[in-house]
Amino acid sequence: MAQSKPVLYSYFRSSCARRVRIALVHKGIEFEYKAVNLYNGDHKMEDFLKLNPCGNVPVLKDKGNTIVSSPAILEYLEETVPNPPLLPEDPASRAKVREIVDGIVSGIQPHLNMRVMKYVGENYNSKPKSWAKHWVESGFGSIERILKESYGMYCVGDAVTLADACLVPQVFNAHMFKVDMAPFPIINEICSRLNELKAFKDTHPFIQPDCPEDLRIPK
Ligand SMILES: N[C@@H](CCC(=O)N[C@@H](CS)C(=O)NCC(=O)O)C(=O)O
Repeated sequence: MAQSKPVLYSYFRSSCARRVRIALVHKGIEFEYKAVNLYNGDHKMEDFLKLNPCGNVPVLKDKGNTIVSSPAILEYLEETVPNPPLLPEDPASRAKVREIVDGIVSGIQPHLNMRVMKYVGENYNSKPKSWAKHWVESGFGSIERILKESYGMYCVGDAVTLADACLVPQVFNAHMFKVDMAPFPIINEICSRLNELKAFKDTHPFIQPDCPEDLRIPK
């Protein structure tokens, strides 16, 4: 019997879900997309909370496993489908990738999460966006310094890694908040290369199945 595809619970604009979409496409894993509308509060419904008690996307269902939290899903995919890899071979480079991942998943994204932004009274349209600006600038400032020593074509050397899968969605999010990205030339240079690759193009928020018509762009 054919193995059923993994199911990804995602929201078009979620940077955390896009990290996983990038890894899935990079590894050539076909998946079923299940939209969870964060704007309408689908993630706070009882059925979804049974799936993910944290009330967040992404969630991946695969081979009877339910995995929540993007870093756990990314590591799971790397271990179950090691090729093509998203981690370098040598331990020092792997550690560098994980430093950058951590700087984004712990140091930036949690401050810009929808529930946090609502709490501090900011959104994509509000002025000024001092909260978003502060966390993006300080977080990307640190990452830019790390990248000075590690980057090649991409974040760590010349192969795409988990660091890249986390960076591009966070930069997209920074643009949505109209944060000035000029102080981060290395990040910009790496992202412009990554945005040309299939895994990054195919996962763009504005071409996802649940993207509203008014934001949709041609594939
Ligand atoms: N550490 C989790 C965080 C997940 C997370 O915060 N997801 C956001 C979307 S990027 C979310 O579902 N937010 C819902 C909310 O803020 O209410 C991960 O990396 O998966």
